[in-house]
Amino acid sequence: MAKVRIAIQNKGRLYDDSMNLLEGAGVRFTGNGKRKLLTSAYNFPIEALFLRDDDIPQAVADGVADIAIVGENEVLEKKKKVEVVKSLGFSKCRLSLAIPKSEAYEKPDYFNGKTIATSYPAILQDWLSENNVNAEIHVITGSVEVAPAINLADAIFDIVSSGSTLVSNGLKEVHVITSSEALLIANENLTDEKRKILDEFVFRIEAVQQAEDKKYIMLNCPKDKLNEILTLLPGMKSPTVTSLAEENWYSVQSVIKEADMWNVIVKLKQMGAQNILVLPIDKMIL
Ligand code: PRT
Ligand code: ZN
Repeated sequence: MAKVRIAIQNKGRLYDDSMNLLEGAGVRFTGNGKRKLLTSAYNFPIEALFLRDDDIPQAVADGVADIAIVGENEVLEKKKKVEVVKSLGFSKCRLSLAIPKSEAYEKPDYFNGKTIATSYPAILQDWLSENNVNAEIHVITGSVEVAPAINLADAIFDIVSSGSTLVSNGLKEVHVITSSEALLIANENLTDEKRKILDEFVFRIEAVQQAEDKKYIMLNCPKDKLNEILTLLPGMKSPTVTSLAEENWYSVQSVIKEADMWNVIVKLKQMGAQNILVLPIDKMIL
Protein backbone atom coordinates (compact mmCIF):
# COMPACT_ATOMS: atom_id res chain seq x y z
CA MET A 1 0.00 0.00 0.00
CA ALA A 2 1.19 3.50 -0.83
CA LYS A 3 2.44 5.84 1.87
CA VAL A 4 2.39 9.62 1.78
CA ARG A 5 5.74 11.10 2.73
CA ILE A 6 5.41 14.33 4.69
CA ALA A 7 8.39 16.67 5.10
CA ILE A 8 8.61 18.28 8.53
CA GLN A 9 11.18 20.80 9.78
CA ASN A 10 13.75 18.71 11.65
CA LYS A 11 14.12 21.18 14.51
CA GLY A 12 13.28 24.80 15.02
CA ARG A 13 10.07 26.68 15.43
CA LEU A 14 7.82 24.56 13.23
CA TYR A 15 8.72 21.17 14.69
CA ASP A 16 6.53 21.03 17.81
CA ASP A 17 3.38 22.42 16.20
CA SER A 18 3.85 20.13 13.19
CA MET A 19 4.17 17.05 15.40
CA ASN A 20 1.17 18.18 17.47
CA LEU A 21 -0.87 18.52 14.30
CA LEU A 22 0.01 14.97 13.26
CA GLU A 23 -0.80 13.73 16.74
CA GLY A 24 -4.15 15.54 16.76
CA ALA A 25 -4.93 13.85 13.45
CA GLY A 26 -4.28 10.50 15.14
CA VAL A 27 -1.00 9.79 13.34
CA ARG A 28 1.38 8.02 15.73
CA PHE A 29 5.10 7.31 15.42
CA THR A 30 7.00 4.93 17.66
CA GLY A 31 8.47 6.98 20.53
CA ASN A 32 12.18 7.09 19.75
CA GLY A 33 11.81 7.25 15.96
CA LYS A 34 10.80 10.90 15.76
CA ARG A 35 14.23 12.37 15.21
CA LYS A 36 15.42 9.92 12.56
CA LEU A 37 15.66 11.24 9.01
CA LEU A 38 12.70 9.11 7.96
CA THR A 39 10.14 7.47 10.19
CA SER A 40 6.90 5.64 9.46
CA ALA A 41 3.65 6.05 11.33
CA TYR A 42 2.35 2.73 12.61
CA ASN A 43 -1.36 3.50 12.36
CA PHE A 44 -1.73 5.64 9.21
CA PRO A 45 -0.08 5.45 5.76
CA ILE A 46 2.23 8.41 6.36
CA GLU A 47 5.99 8.59 6.80
CA ALA A 48 7.78 11.70 8.06
CA LEU A 49 10.96 13.04 6.48
CA PHE A 50 12.80 15.58 8.63
CA LEU A 51 14.51 18.42 6.74
CA ARG A 52 15.71 22.00 7.14
CA ASP A 53 12.81 24.29 6.28
CA ASP A 54 14.83 25.90 3.45
CA ASP A 55 14.96 22.54 1.66
CA ILE A 56 11.27 21.71 2.00
CA PRO A 57 9.70 23.54 -1.01
CA GLN A 58 12.23 21.94 -3.37
CA ALA A 59 11.74 18.48 -1.84
CA VAL A 60 7.98 18.72 -2.44
CA ALA A 61 8.33 20.16 -5.96
CA ASP A 62 10.70 17.32 -6.89
CA GLY A 63 8.56 14.63 -5.28
CA VAL A 64 11.20 13.68 -2.72
CA ALA A 65 8.34 14.39 -0.31
CA ASP A 66 4.66 14.23 -1.29
CA ILE A 67 3.44 16.84 1.17
CA ALA A 68 4.97 19.11 3.82
CA ILE A 69 4.41 21.57 6.60
CA VAL A 70 6.42 24.73 6.00
CA GLY A 71 6.25 28.50 6.47
CA GLU A 72 4.61 30.52 3.71
CA ASN A 73 7.78 32.67 3.71
CA GLU A 74 9.84 29.71 2.44
CA VAL A 75 7.24 28.87 -0.21
CA LEU A 76 7.21 32.49 -1.44
CA GLU A 77 10.98 32.77 -1.38
CA LYS A 78 11.86 29.54 -3.12
CA LYS A 79 9.29 29.96 -5.94
CA LYS A 80 8.97 26.20 -6.48
CA LYS A 81 5.81 24.83 -8.07
CA VAL A 82 3.81 23.29 -5.24
CA GLU A 83 0.13 23.12 -4.36
CA VAL A 84 -0.94 24.99 -1.24
CA VAL A 85 -3.46 22.66 0.36
CA LYS A 86 -4.28 24.54 3.55
CA SER A 87 -3.22 27.29 5.93
CA LEU A 88 -2.56 25.79 9.32
CA GLY A 89 -2.89 28.81 11.60
CA PHE A 90 0.39 28.52 13.51
CA SER A 91 3.87 30.08 13.19
CA LYS A 92 2.25 33.36 12.24
CA CYS A 93 4.67 36.17 11.52
CA ARG A 94 5.26 38.99 9.06
CA LEU A 95 8.13 39.85 6.75
CA SER A 96 8.98 43.46 7.20
CA LEU A 97 11.43 46.17 6.31
CA ALA A 98 13.08 47.81 9.30
CA ILE A 99 15.42 50.78 9.61
CA PRO A 100 17.36 52.45 12.46
CA LYS A 101 14.81 54.01 14.78
CA SER A 102 16.26 57.51 14.50
CA GLU A 103 15.56 57.60 10.75
CA ALA A 104 12.41 59.16 9.29
CA TYR A 105 10.41 57.02 6.86
CA GLU A 106 7.60 58.06 4.56
CA LYS A 107 7.45 55.83 1.54
CA PRO A 108 9.20 53.02 -0.38
CA ASP A 109 11.56 55.33 -2.27
CA TYR A 110 13.33 55.83 1.07
CA PHE A 111 15.16 52.64 0.10
CA ASN A 112 16.57 54.03 -3.17
CA GLY A 113 20.35 53.68 -3.06
CA LYS A 114 20.25 51.87 0.29
CA THR A 115 21.65 48.45 1.18
CA ILE A 116 19.19 45.99 2.70
CA ALA A 117 20.29 42.84 4.52
CA THR A 118 17.98 39.83 4.33
CA SER A 119 17.65 36.05 4.11
CA TYR A 120 14.70 36.52 1.72
CA PRO A 121 16.19 38.15 -1.39
CA ALA A 122 13.52 36.93 -3.84
CA ILE A 123 10.54 38.29 -1.88
CA LEU A 124 12.42 41.54 -1.31
CA GLN A 125 13.49 41.92 -4.94
CA ASP A 126 9.88 41.42 -6.13
CA TRP A 127 8.71 44.19 -3.83
CA LEU A 128 11.56 46.54 -4.84
CA SER A 129 10.76 45.97 -8.52
CA GLU A 130 7.02 46.50 -8.01
CA ASN A 131 7.77 49.80 -6.31
CA ASN A 132 10.51 50.90 -8.75
CA VAL A 133 13.03 51.09 -5.97
CA ASN A 134 16.71 50.56 -6.64
CA ALA A 135 18.34 49.09 -3.58
CA GLU A 136 21.19 46.71 -3.08
CA ILE A 137 20.33 43.39 -1.45
CA HIS A 138 22.86 41.89 0.90
CA VAL A 139 22.04 38.22 1.54
CA ILE A 140 22.89 36.94 5.00
CA THR A 141 21.58 33.93 6.85
CA GLY A 142 20.98 34.39 10.54
CA SER A 143 21.25 37.46 12.79
CA VAL A 144 20.10 39.79 10.03
CA GLU A 145 19.01 42.31 12.67
CA VAL A 146 22.59 43.19 13.66
CA ALA A 147 23.56 44.25 10.11
CA PRO A 148 22.79 48.00 10.46
CA ALA A 149 24.65 48.30 13.78
CA ILE A 150 27.83 46.88 12.25
CA ASN A 151 27.45 48.98 9.08
CA LEU A 152 26.83 45.93 6.91
CA ALA A 153 23.56 47.42 5.66
CA ASP A 154 21.34 50.48 6.03
CA ALA A 155 18.20 48.48 6.62
CA ILE A 156 16.94 44.93 7.01
CA PHE A 157 14.12 42.80 5.64
CA ASP A 158 13.32 39.99 8.07
CA ILE A 159 10.73 37.98 9.93
CA VAL A 160 9.02 39.88 12.74
CA SER A 161 6.73 38.38 15.30
CA SER A 162 6.52 40.31 18.60
CA GLY A 163 8.88 43.02 17.34
CA SER A 164 11.17 42.79 20.36
CA THR A 165 14.22 41.67 18.34
CA LEU A 166 13.94 44.88 16.30
CA VAL A 167 13.57 47.04 19.40
CA SER A 168 16.57 45.51 21.12
CA ASN A 169 18.65 46.21 18.01
CA GLY A 170 17.58 49.85 17.77
CA LEU A 171 15.43 49.25 14.69
CA LYS A 172 11.82 50.05 13.79
CA GLU A 173 9.46 48.24 11.45
CA VAL A 174 8.41 50.58 8.64
CA HIS A 175 6.72 48.37 6.07
CA VAL A 176 5.15 44.90 6.10
CA ILE A 177 5.74 43.26 2.71
CA THR A 178 3.86 40.06 3.46
CA SER A 179 2.53 37.96 6.30
CA SER A 180 3.18 34.26 6.77
CA GLU A 181 1.90 31.22 8.60
CA ALA A 182 2.54 27.49 8.40
CA LEU A 183 1.09 25.87 5.29
CA LEU A 184 0.31 22.32 4.28
CA ILE A 185 1.72 21.99 0.77
CA ALA A 186 1.67 19.12 -1.72
CA ASN A 187 3.38 17.94 -4.86
CA GLU A 188 1.25 18.89 -7.87
CA ASN A 189 1.25 15.38 -9.35
CA LEU A 190 0.22 13.06 -6.54
CA THR A 191 -1.13 9.66 -7.58
CA ASP A 192 -4.83 9.04 -6.92
CA GLU A 193 -3.91 6.71 -4.12
CA LYS A 194 -1.74 9.33 -2.38
CA ARG A 195 -4.37 12.02 -3.01
CA LYS A 196 -6.91 9.89 -1.13
CA ILE A 197 -4.57 9.57 1.83
CA LEU A 198 -3.98 13.34 1.76
CA ASP A 199 -7.75 13.97 1.69
CA GLU A 200 -8.23 11.76 4.75
CA PHE A 201 -5.37 13.56 6.53
CA VAL A 202 -6.88 16.98 5.72
CA PHE A 203 -10.31 15.81 6.90
CA ARG A 204 -8.78 14.88 10.25
CA ILE A 205 -6.85 18.16 10.55
CA GLU A 206 -10.04 20.10 9.89
CA ALA A 207 -11.91 18.16 12.58
CA VAL A 208 -9.23 19.22 15.07
CA GLN A 209 -9.20 22.83 13.85
CA GLN A 210 -13.00 23.11 14.00
CA ALA A 211 -12.93 21.98 17.61
CA GLU A 212 -10.02 24.18 18.63
CA ASP A 213 -11.82 27.36 19.62
CA LYS A 214 -15.10 25.70 20.63
CA LYS A 215 -16.58 24.42 23.89
CA TYR A 216 -19.52 22.17 24.62
CA ILE A 217 -21.97 23.75 27.05
CA MET A 218 -24.72 22.05 29.05
CA LEU A 219 -27.19 23.68 31.42
CA ASN A 220 -30.57 23.28 33.07
CA CYS A 221 -33.33 25.88 32.99
CA PRO A 222 -37.00 26.30 33.85
CA LYS A 223 -39.53 26.21 31.00
CA ASP A 224 -40.37 29.92 31.13
CA LYS A 225 -36.69 30.87 30.53
CA LEU A 226 -36.07 28.39 27.75
CA ASN A 227 -36.78 30.56 24.71
CA GLU A 228 -34.69 33.46 25.92
CA ILE A 229 -31.78 31.14 26.72
CA LEU A 230 -31.96 29.51 23.29
CA THR A 231 -31.40 32.87 21.59
CA LEU A 232 -27.90 32.88 23.13
CA LEU A 233 -26.94 29.34 22.07
CA PRO A 234 -26.95 28.83 18.32
CA GLY A 235 -25.38 25.33 18.36
CA MET A 236 -24.04 23.47 15.32
CA LYS A 237 -27.44 22.95 13.73
CA SER A 238 -29.58 24.06 16.63
CA PRO A 239 -29.31 23.40 20.36
CA THR A 240 -30.37 20.05 21.83
CA VAL A 241 -33.25 20.46 24.27
CA THR A 242 -34.43 17.57 26.44
CA SER A 243 -36.86 17.56 29.34
CA LEU A 244 -35.68 16.74 32.81
CA ALA A 245 -37.46 14.29 35.11
CA GLU A 246 -38.56 17.32 37.15
CA GLU A 247 -41.61 18.85 35.52
CA ASN A 248 -41.17 22.17 33.62
CA TRP A 249 -37.37 21.89 33.63
CA TYR A 250 -35.17 21.41 30.58
CA SER A 251 -31.59 20.50 29.79
CA VAL A 252 -29.99 22.48 26.97
CA GLN A 253 -26.79 21.42 25.16
CA SER A 254 -24.91 23.42 22.57
CA VAL A 255 -21.54 24.45 21.16
CA ILE A 256 -20.12 27.92 21.79
CA LYS A 257 -17.00 29.80 20.82
CA GLU A 258 -14.40 29.82 23.55
CA ALA A 259 -13.89 33.55 23.08
CA ASP A 260 -17.56 34.19 23.90
CA MET A 261 -17.68 31.74 26.77
CA TRP A 262 -17.53 34.01 29.85
CA ASN A 263 -19.83 36.55 28.28
CA VAL A 264 -22.40 33.90 27.50
CA ILE A 265 -22.13 32.28 30.93
CA VAL A 266 -22.80 35.57 32.73
CA LYS A 267 -25.88 36.19 30.59
CA LEU A 268 -27.11 32.61 30.99
CA LYS A 269 -26.92 32.92 34.77
CA GLN A 270 -28.83 36.20 34.67
CA MET A 271 -31.47 34.51 32.56
CA GLY A 272 -31.94 31.76 35.16
CA ALA A 273 -29.75 28.94 33.84
CA GLN A 274 -28.44 26.52 36.47
CA ASN A 275 -25.90 23.69 36.65
CA ILE A 276 -23.87 25.06 33.77
CA LEU A 277 -21.17 22.67 32.54
CA VAL A 278 -18.53 23.63 29.96
CA LEU A 279 -16.61 20.75 28.38
CA PRO A 280 -13.70 20.59 25.91
CA ILE A 281 -14.34 19.27 22.41
CA ASP A 282 -11.65 17.02 20.98
CA LYS A 283 -12.76 16.69 17.35
CA MET A 284 -15.64 18.25 15.46
CA ILE A 285 -17.02 16.92 12.18
CA LEU A 286 -19.58 19.19 10.56
O1 PRT B 1 17.29 25.19 10.58
P1 PRT B 1 16.19 25.65 9.70
O2 PRT B 1 16.64 26.30 8.43
O3 PRT B 1 15.17 24.54 9.47
O4 PRT B 1 15.38 26.74 10.57
P2 PRT B 1 15.37 28.34 10.48
O5 PRT B 1 16.36 28.85 11.47
O6 PRT B 1 15.45 28.81 9.08
O7 PRT B 1 13.88 28.68 10.91
P3 PRT B 1 13.20 28.81 12.36
O8 PRT B 1 13.11 27.47 13.01
O9 PRT B 1 13.77 29.94 13.14
O10 PRT B 1 11.73 29.28 11.87
C1 PRT B 1 10.94 28.45 11.10
C2 PRT B 1 9.75 29.24 10.60
O11 PRT B 1 8.98 29.75 11.70
C3 PRT B 1 10.07 30.48 9.79
O12 PRT B 1 10.41 30.18 8.45
C4 PRT B 1 8.75 31.24 9.86
O13 PRT B 1 7.83 30.73 8.93
C5 PRT B 1 8.23 30.90 11.28
N1 PRT B 1 8.40 31.96 12.27
C6 PRT B 1 7.40 32.47 13.03
C7 PRT B 1 9.53 32.60 12.64
C8 PRT B 1 9.19 33.52 13.63
N2 PRT B 1 7.84 33.41 13.85
C9 PRT B 1 10.20 34.38 14.21
N3 PRT B 1 9.90 35.20 15.08
N4 PRT B 1 10.82 32.49 12.22
C10 PRT B 1 11.77 33.26 12.76
N5 PRT B 1 11.52 34.20 13.72
C11 PRT B 1 12.73 34.99 14.21
C12 PRT B 1 13.12 36.12 13.25
O14 PRT B 1 14.02 35.65 12.27
C13 PRT B 1 13.76 37.13 14.17
O15 PRT B 1 15.11 36.83 14.41
O16 PRT B 1 12.48 35.60 15.43
C14 PRT B 1 13.00 36.94 15.46
C15 PRT B 1 11.89 37.93 15.52
O17 PRT B 1 11.01 37.63 16.55
P4 PRT B 1 10.37 38.79 17.44
O18 PRT B 1 9.30 38.10 18.24
O19 PRT B 1 11.45 39.34 18.30
O20 PRT B 1 9.78 39.84 16.52
ZN1 ZN C 1 15.71 27.82 7.45
